[in-house]
Amino acid sequence: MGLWDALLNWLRSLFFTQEMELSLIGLQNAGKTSLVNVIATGGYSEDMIPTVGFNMRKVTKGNVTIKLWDLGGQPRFRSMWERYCRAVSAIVYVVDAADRDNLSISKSELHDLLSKPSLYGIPILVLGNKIDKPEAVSKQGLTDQMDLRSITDREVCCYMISCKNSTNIDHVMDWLIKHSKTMN
Ligand SMILES: Nc1nc2c(ncn2[C@@H]2O[C@H](COP(=O)(O)OP(=O)(O)O)[C@@H](O)[C@H]2O)c(=O)[nH]1
Ligand SMILES: [Mg+2]
Repeated sequence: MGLWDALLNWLRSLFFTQEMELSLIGLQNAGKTSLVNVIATGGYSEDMIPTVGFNMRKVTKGNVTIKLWDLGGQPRFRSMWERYCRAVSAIVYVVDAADRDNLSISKSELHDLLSKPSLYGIPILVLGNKIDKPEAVSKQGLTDQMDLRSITDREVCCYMISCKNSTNIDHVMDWLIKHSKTMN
């Protein structure tokens, strides 16, 4: 095992001993399921079955509960967000940085979500995924197109990642560990 894998495994062991409830949100196909897999095991599957329609899952491992769901195309379920997002330590919002056509939809879904009174003040981590693809936008581009600077009522952080190559997954876990309940 390389040094790098050892570091990721060490972060994983820390991560799953934290007491933490997270919401992992984004448009369908952004890479949420892939992120859960890469955080949990380091594994990655290219041919994942896409989740159709309203998809909400709760994944628990150790002391960590991850509530994950797909946004877009299901406005009638949005009243459920409040119930599901309430009291989480952090919201992780995943964006497909290579899907330029959907960035504006992703942006409005994000700002919609953050306007919910029950989510006020909850720190948000925005992840631009799939940076292994040549067409992926830069961090600056994502920050601009997602209008992240207009979010001033909470802590906002943005990383560019690749679930496929495990790029910056260490930063993601580190941020989440720092924002878990036991470390705060
Ligand atoms: N190239 C590339 N493809 C990715 C990456 N992460 C996820 N994918 C692919 O994008 C598709 C959607 O991923 P999935 O995790 O199912 O997205 P979800 O709908 O948000 O849960 C799948 O075909 C994944 O293999 C990445 O970092 N790079
Ligand atoms: Mg999924």
